[in-house]
Amino acid sequence: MGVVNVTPDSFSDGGVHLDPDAAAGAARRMVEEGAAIVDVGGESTRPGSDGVSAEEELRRVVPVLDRLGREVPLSIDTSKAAVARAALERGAVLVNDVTALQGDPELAEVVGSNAYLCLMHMQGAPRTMQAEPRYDDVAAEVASFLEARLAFAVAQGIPEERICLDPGIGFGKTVAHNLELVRRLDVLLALGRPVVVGFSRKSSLRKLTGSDDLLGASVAAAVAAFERGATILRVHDVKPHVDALTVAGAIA
Ligand code: HH2
Repeated sequence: MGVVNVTPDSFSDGGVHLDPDAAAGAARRMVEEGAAIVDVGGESTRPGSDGVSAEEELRRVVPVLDRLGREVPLSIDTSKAAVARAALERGAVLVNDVTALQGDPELAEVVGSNAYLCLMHMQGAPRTMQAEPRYDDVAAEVASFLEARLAFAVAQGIPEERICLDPGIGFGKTVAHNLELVRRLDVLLALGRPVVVGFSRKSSLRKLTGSDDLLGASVAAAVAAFERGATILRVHDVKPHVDALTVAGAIA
């Protein structure tokens, strides 16, 4: 899953894809490089960020979606029903909701029975989530949250076979929590749904390596997640990840 953030402030690619032509071009390039899906987002969820209005999010993402139509398999990274609706109308196939259907009571109905849905774990909210993340058993607590959100989504009429789960690397977690979640990914896989991992360019990698160039670190994290059973890797640098995962897959 390639990432195109149409935002001025995303921690990894903020401002790069604000121009709709540049964003659409980046999405097409990611597919050429081997991405199966491109996740377009108009709101940064980096630690400390405030949300944006639905109007602003629509203003950012709709021109990009309009340029791509149905030519690129698209995911919309949003927790707002209005933004998801606009994206699905324009051919998006997956709604990636970092609030796991806790942000907008109307989102479940918009996803309905035709779109795919990603449910992600977050402790707290972006503004404060990195202040003091705490767990007794991070893998068990994330799994139990995702199990409950999966049951909620299914009760809302979203078919279980259309739902994937994501531990939410960096969303209210320390470096140790993030590493443990990947190490113990089997606890999430036991829920029986495909697992998404997004470690790409996250600050834990900088803390571990002391480097600002996070490409090698991102690829290593993706391969480690893949080897523990993740089947969707959310990444910014598609080509190196596709190459690494192709080799890791061939060896496996
Ligand atoms: N991470 C980010 C945003 N959306 N969605 C899922 N499912 N999983 C993730 O790990 C995830 C996500 C944050 O990364 P990024 O999009 O690079 O930055 P920002 O939120 O600042 O736009």
